[in-house]
Amino acid sequence: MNLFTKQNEIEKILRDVQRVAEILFQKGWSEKNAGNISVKLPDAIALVSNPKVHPLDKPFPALADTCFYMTGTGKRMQDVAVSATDNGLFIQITPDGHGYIPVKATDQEVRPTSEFPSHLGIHNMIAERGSHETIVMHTHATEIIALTQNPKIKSSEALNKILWGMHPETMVFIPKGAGFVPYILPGTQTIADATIEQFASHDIVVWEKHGIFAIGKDVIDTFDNIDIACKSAKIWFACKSAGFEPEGMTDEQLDELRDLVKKFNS
Ligand code: 2HA
Ligand code: ZN
Repeated sequence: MNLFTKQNEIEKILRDVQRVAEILFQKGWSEKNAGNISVKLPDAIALVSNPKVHPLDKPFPALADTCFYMTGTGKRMQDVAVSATDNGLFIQITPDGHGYIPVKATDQEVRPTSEFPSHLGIHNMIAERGSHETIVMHTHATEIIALTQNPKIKSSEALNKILWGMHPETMVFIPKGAGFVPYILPGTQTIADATIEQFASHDIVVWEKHGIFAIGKDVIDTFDNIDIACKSAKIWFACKSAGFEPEGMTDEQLDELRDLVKKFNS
């Protein structure tokens, strides 16, 4: 039985989730159950009467009636790559935004990702500001995490100097740069709130000693932003490993790139 009227569109999204889950695993960024993906779906599910409503710790009226796919807690990306539906679930937010209804695609019991507060909170921020991103993705991108182990790289400014300075395309595709969230216990509302605050003015958000969050309009594009940031980090480490300090880009070169991005987007 089809859950959605836009079933073909949803199936394409789930195929993209599977494709990216495989890449995240092959990159070595999703050991065991690491990482999670959620997608705001372009359709709602016709709910049965008396559905089981789970209360939300924080209400999200801007997400009322919205339906999401998300990977399940404890699920492996390498298994999501094989079946997004067996290793994830659909949820629908209630009309008042105070709860959610899990909708089973299979017989298995799957609970939402352990980073549920961050995922829903970010989707809520996107809905409130009226932008069009539908994907939230979190992964343990090795070189990005390694950067945050450096006592000198503990701010958005320090992080972006490296990310933008290693390759011109990083400024082109991540012009608002990375927001930095100092270490906070994962899975909490506190880390969710800090992440949402950073997304207000940045394209991606880095969690100290943990990983990265990206948002985007499709699954592949969202992965690309993480990949681009990680490429810069890799170049930085390659220079350091070769025994020299990377030069980075001058302020003039970065300004020139910023102007190019503005022209591109106008
Ligand atoms: O899903 O990555 O941050 C496991 C995690 C928690
Ligand atoms: Zn994580």
